[in-house]
Amino acid sequence: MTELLNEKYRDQLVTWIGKPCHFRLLYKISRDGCSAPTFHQKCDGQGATVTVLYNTNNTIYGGYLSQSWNSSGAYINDSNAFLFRLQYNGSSNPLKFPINQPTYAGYGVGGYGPSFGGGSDMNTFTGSVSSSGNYFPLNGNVSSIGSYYSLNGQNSNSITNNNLQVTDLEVYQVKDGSDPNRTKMAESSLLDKPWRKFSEFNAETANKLKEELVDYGPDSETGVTAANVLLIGQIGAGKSSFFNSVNSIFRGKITSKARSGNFEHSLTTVYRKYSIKDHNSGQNLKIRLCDTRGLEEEFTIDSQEISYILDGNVPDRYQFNPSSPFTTETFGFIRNPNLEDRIHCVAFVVDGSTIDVIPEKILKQMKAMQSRMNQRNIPQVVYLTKLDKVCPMVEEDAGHMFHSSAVREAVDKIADVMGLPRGFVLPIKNYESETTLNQNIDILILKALKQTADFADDYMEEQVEKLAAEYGRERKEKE
Ligand SMILES: Nc1nc2c(ncn2[C@@H]2O[C@H](COP(=O)(O)OP(=O)(O)OP(=O)(O)O)[C@@H](O)[C@H]2O)c(=O)[nH]1
Ligand SMILES: [Mg+2]
Repeated sequence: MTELLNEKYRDQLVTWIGKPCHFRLLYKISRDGCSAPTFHQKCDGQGATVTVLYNTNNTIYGGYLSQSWNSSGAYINDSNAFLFRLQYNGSSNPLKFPINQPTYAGYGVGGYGPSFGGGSDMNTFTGSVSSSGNYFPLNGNVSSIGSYYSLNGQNSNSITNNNLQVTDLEVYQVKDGSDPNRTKMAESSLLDKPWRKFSEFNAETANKLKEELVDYGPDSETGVTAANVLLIGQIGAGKSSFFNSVNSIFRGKITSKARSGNFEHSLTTVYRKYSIKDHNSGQNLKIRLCDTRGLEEEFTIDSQEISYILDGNVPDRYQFNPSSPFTTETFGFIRNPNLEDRIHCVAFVVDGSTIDVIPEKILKQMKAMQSRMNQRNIPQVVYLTKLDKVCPMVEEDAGHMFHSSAVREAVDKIADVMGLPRGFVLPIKNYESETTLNQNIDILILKALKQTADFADDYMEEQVEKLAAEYGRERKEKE
């Protein structure tokens, strides 16, 4: 389960707390359920914590206590406590609001979720709250914010939008000392020589790749109008974000047509065959990206189901249903798919920052799928995402990708695990929080897509040859 608090905001909180420290996730409503008893069970007695709320305005706010939460029914006295805002309406905008009456820093009552200022400044919820689809409509109150904390000219609207509909609420334990993982990251070095030969990161490369993709089309001999690329991988790996990133590049601005984000279960539940429109020429690319439901330990894409997807039996907008997999009887089953309908290349989308902890069950699923693909000779690549989280230098500039030793390590590891040649692992960074396009991010994504299209071509060509050979054989047999 991914933690939503990004490195930048963690660093900001560390600065405010004022001593080396790092964060460990204790409680998360989208994972653990939104319930006061669960919150207390997980967070009481754990020392200092930060509580972070993510509301549907894309505003991030919360509070810090240096004292433990408890369920004693009394106020928590804490002169170090503060409330904060990290982001407002999608833009980074950090502000700290210090406590002014330490005796009322927090409210330690079993029936209350995290609650600051004696319950009146920021009372997040009481009892339990059910999710309403995409968000939790918290039943607390933030309208009296500023009672025991100093707002320095801000008000409840400018801190929280007065909005307690949150996509998530997380409580992190604040541990002393710097994060051992971060220290490892800071040590990851930039190599003098790139570890893979790659095009120059400049405008010329970006334009050339774009042109090549706009001009791309399967060989007319194949009779196929567009290459079908299947995106498959663990929940939250960045499948939908990849489509959104490609779409943004050809749109000329950031868009998010496919829903992406972090949820307990896969956000994508419908099979979608997306076309990409190049807004310069007004034409669609001759590549379709087929987005699938994310793999989870308890939810698998049934291996017969994957065969149906590969063979082109599954229609666009099919709703994945874990309790009843796709069969020949499912509505919309495409009976006689031809080469046009089939998958021509598979891209496994893998989160590069969590390779070491891919659950065994997920790996097994991916292996089983690979064997179905191998039976059909369908080429496979890996889109290795989130490498900005693996290497701070890549976060700063995606053009550092092939100089980063940490990225090289991740690429080697996943190539090994998947049994694919290293060159088939394509390191990228998706657009996630950016608001404008970036040339070097574009180049990595375009290059990955181009390489995929080339593989798809190889597959189609081979299929045409195979059909021709079969046809020739049939004719001979008839003579
Ligand atoms: N830092 C970073 N975050 C990313 C990257 N790619 C995706 N994300 C984030 O990861 C989260 C999950 O991304 P999605 O694109 O929804 O993942 P998905 O594979 O479609 O997930 P499901 O549809 O739920 O299976 C989102 O919050 C994205 O913003 C990346 O390259 N770097
Ligand atoms: Mg998705």
